[in-house]
Amino acid sequence: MEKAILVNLSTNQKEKLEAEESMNELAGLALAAGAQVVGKVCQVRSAVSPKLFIGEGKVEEINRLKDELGAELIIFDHNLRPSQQRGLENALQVKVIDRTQLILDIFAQRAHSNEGKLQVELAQLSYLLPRLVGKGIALSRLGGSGIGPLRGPGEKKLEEDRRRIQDRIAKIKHEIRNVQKRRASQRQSRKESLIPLVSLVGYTSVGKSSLFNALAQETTFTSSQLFATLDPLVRRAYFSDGLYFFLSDTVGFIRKLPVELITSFKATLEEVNESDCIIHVIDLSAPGSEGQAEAVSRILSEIGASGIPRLRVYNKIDLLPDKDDLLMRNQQAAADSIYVSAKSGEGLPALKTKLRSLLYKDLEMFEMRIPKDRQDILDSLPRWSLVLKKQEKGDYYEMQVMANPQRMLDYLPYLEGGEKNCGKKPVF
Ligand SMILES: Nc1nc2c(ncn2[C@@H]2O[C@H](COP(=O)(O)OP(=O)(O)OP(=O)(O)O)[C@@H](O)[C@H]2O)c(=O)[nH]1
Ligand SMILES: [Mg+2]
Repeated sequence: MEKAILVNLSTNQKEKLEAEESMNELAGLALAAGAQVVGKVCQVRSAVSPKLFIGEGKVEEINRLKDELGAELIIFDHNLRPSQQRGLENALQVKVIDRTQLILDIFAQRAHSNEGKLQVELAQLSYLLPRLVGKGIALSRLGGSGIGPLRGPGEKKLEEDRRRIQDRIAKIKHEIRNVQKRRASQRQSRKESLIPLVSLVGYTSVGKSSLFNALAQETTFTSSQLFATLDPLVRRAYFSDGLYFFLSDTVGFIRKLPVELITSFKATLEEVNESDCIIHVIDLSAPGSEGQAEAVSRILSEIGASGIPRLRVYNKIDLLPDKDDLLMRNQQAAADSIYVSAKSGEGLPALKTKLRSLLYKDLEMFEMRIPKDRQDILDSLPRWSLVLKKQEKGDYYEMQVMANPQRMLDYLPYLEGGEKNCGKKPVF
């Protein structure tokens, strides 16, 4: 494990107040990237130094601390300008990385799907391009990670490298466009089927994948590491009567999410943007969960998703002493906050009931008998209703569908008992 020292700079009161939380988060990120945090250094200064970001005295202090602790890596809790990063590396003679690169490293380690890998590589290259100075340290980062041993310096000329990277960027963008087209057509067919799409979003590690597993009865990778999920996943999640919806697990958010990543993960975020409902998962047991929730809300409005109905789901209540009081609040029908534990399953029935009424509030259940020779009706039905069951019975099909009662008016002769028999709300 590489030993790392973390550095934070506050230039105003607000930053000073947030410094501790931000540094704790940075420590979590460093750990997730495979580094061991051996020291933390904070500075309060009226302004950022253009040359070395922090003051020269502070650089000296870090230099001494680095030798004392045997640190091989300095991680800044900010975004450094390329020249500042170079200046710091020269002064300290060890690798210096910033928050963006740290997050890029984690993403690079976590990306599994073809698309995820492409997106991370694109983000890394976009980050690297302005930092290319023909120097060994900068060049060695190409395609690799900031954490871990330095790769041998590239011998090629700077111009050549730049062109190579630009070519690669163009190629990746092209490939990503193809992937996005495929994704868009998948989305289109989902849309036509009337089945709603629900996206789980939230800060990293709040338990999105755990909820995904609990709701969709699927197993995706969950881990206490940050950013365990990068690739968006869509699965069916069923209510107990066979009715279902699509559920999407998405990449976790974080404060100061690097802009390179937001651009690259636009495809993932589009999934969120086109959903019928957003489940905003919040880890109620985490210190600073309100700040995390605010950051997520901010990112959601940045990507234009503010208009989508949203449910706030407070997770991990099993870790809290007032769990039972919180569960009681789920009884309030009007609430748009639900308290759950993905781990113990408590609160999940309330969440499902809520989702059910939210997603299918305009639809009711009908039983129909449709003669086999009415192919026109059989063809059109799936376009405006949800077909839950279709069974052959002699000259008929017996069908169970969910539909808007208004639309059903044209089909009264084909209804079996109508609402009286089958409109009963299912119990979960
Ligand atoms: N005690 C408790 N732990 C939970 C609960 N839900 C999730 N966890 C734990 O929290 C950690 C993160 O869970 P994930 O489901 O991977 O979180 P995520 O939001 O998908 O995280 P990323 O994909 O990394 O953004 C794991 O160690 C889970 O076991 C819960 O209800 N209670
Ligand atoms: Mg996850």
